[in-house]
Amino acid sequence: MKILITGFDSFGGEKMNPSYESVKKLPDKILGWEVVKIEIPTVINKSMDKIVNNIKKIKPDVVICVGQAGGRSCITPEKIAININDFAIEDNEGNKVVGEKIQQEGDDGYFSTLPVNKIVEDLRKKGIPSDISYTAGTFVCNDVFYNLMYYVKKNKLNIRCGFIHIPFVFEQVVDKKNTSAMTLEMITKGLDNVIRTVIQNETDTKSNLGTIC
Ligand code: PCA
Repeated sequence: MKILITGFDSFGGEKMNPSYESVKKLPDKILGWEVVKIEIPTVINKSMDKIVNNIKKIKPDVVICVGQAGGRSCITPEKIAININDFAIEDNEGNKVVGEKIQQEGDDGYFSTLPVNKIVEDLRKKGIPSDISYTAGTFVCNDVFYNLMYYVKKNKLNIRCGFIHIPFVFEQVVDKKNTSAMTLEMITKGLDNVIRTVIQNETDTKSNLGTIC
């Protein structure tokens, strides 16, 4: 069995992106599964093209995309991808898509097919802060997450997939006031744990991790 896990290159003026930095530190095998790690560009379309090429080549059973959510305090599996691009900044090739549907004939949203509740519970048990997120934003991460779910559904592929956002690492917040961060070691340990949970749980638990606004 195989898992494809992706991380992004740096964007928005940052010197690094802890998503790929942590992904590339993961072992090549977890619980007997092959772990294939790739870096994708923070660029609309090119990011998804690279994922599709790798899905065709590797034929994974699971795809997990990881991105940086600067300012978040914990590891957040995303529950839902939404059908809108509304970039607050330019991507790494100067594209700024404002207020447009990602896929004209796509659904408004797609739920992750990863066991997001169980991921959060298992991370907390290991002493790693985690919570469910109900928005992956409206930039390249949500675009990749949405297009991944859309592609798998449209092509009727038997692949479980979803998106995990991770915080800044401490080196990135040295000159940012009151901004949360984690160590790269904890993020990597967290992702290793996420993969274990996904391998061992084809369906999610029905625990109550919802929020009140
Ligand atoms: N985070 C951005 C895109 C690349 C990344 O790591 C986002 O949340 O959209």
